[in-house]
Amino acid sequence: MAESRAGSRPQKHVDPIDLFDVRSALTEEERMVQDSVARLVDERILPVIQKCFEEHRFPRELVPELAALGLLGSSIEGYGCAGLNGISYGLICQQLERGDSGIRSFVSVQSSLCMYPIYAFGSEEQKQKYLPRMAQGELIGCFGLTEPHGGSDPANMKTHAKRSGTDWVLNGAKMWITNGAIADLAVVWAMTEEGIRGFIVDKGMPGFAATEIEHKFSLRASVTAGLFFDNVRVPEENVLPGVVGLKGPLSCLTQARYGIAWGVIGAAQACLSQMLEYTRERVLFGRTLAHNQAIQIRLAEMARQITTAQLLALQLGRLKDSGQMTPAHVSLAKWNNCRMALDIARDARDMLGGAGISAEYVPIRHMLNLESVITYEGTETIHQLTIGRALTGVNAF
Ligand code: TGC
Ligand code: FAD
Repeated sequence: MAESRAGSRPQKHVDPIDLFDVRSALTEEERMVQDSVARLVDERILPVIQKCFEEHRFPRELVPELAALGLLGSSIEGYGCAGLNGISYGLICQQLERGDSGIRSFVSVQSSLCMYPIYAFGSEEQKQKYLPRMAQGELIGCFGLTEPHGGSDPANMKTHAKRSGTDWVLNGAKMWITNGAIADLAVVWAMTEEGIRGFIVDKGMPGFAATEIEHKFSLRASVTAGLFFDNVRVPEENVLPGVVGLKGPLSCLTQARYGIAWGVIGAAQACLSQMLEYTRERVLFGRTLAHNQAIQIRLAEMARQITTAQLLALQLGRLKDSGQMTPAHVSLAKWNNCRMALDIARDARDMLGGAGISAEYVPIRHMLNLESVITYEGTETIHQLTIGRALTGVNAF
């Protein structure tokens, strides 16, 4: 009797990383997006990503494939972009981050932080000049908001631009900029006499330099850089005409944070998948790890957290697609889902024992990446205080 109680029981087939069948709530087009990106991740990203991470190298050779699938600027209508809805963008981020947060970062920055501001705030000439080539992956973009003295409070930026004839003269520095050292253009936010403005700084403009940040233990398959502006002359035609003030960059962050709220679920799913496999095979004390109640509870906890994050992301996507999403919705989802993914990656790392520190298993790579993801696009504290402000009406920043 005891044997059969402890033995495996046949179960109705469920997808362990989609217990509430969120896939069934997707449209056919959304499922096609999910499947095509999943294939790219399985066939092209997973085979190379561990080595890239170890070598501290962004797999730039994959950019044309990301572009060919329409993943760059996927939410933009026209200009050679796919014009997909918000849920599809979320699914793209989720599948890419199942591969690696660094690849999702590349797409987030290109799409939400560089193409989006040009699309939302740019002139028609700027859109025509940059968006089609960015969608093709021919031009790579980056987004410069954070400065060395403190990223959480961008209103206090020191980078500034002054009018000089028909040009602007830009001075200052930006720090921790994804794609910075490989970018062909940077959307840079700078203080002016009129308030914060967005400048498109092209690679090669005299006085503009980008230096890669080395020795990172996180997002090693992504390029991160410092940007430096020493009397860079930026012509008026490179200034984004459609926005003045902090709401310009913060609107871009809303788009990118939305993608992260979906993306990190993929990292957590990758960890759970590997733990299900590992605990079925690892034998300790005469039985597989999966036979221990303590292990099952930890796996169940992972599934519970992933499921709630998936449902939160799905509803967030519906709010976005119906035009009802607010920054507070995005803050709550970014906070919840990053915390969920980081906790799962750390717990999976522990369940692997010593093997958990090896790059041959995915949790430690995801765990290290997620330390960045929970920090960038607003730290956990910033999102908590944003929710606190929405609840109380009191600004605690
Ligand atoms: P606050 O007074 O709240 O707002 C100023 C103006 O902006 C509007 N606004 C927003 N608009 C759109 N989306 C949002 N999320 C918005 N939040 C605020 C607001 O309505 C207001 O507009 P107006 O017209 O009244 O002027 O500004 P604050 O100075 O109190 O700051 C608030 C705070 C702390 C939440 C904000 O500064 C913040 O979010 N700080 C965190 C900074 C951050 O997240 N940086 C990320 C840099 S980029 C990055 O990390 C990329 S990583 C990419 C990757 O690799 O994937
Ligand atoms: P700080 O703002 O100095 O914060 C330090 C600590 O203080 C944090 O724990 C924070 O939560 C806490 N804190 C801040 N304010 C308060 C408060 N009021 N109350 C309590 N605690 C508080 N930026 C870009 O512009 N573009 C990019 O492409 C980009 N890519 C990035 C890629 C990577 C790998 C990383 C690590 C960062 C990237 N960033 C980018 C920067 C990122 O957005 C910032 O690191 C982040 O916003 C935090 O800023 P900071 O590092 O200056 O920390």
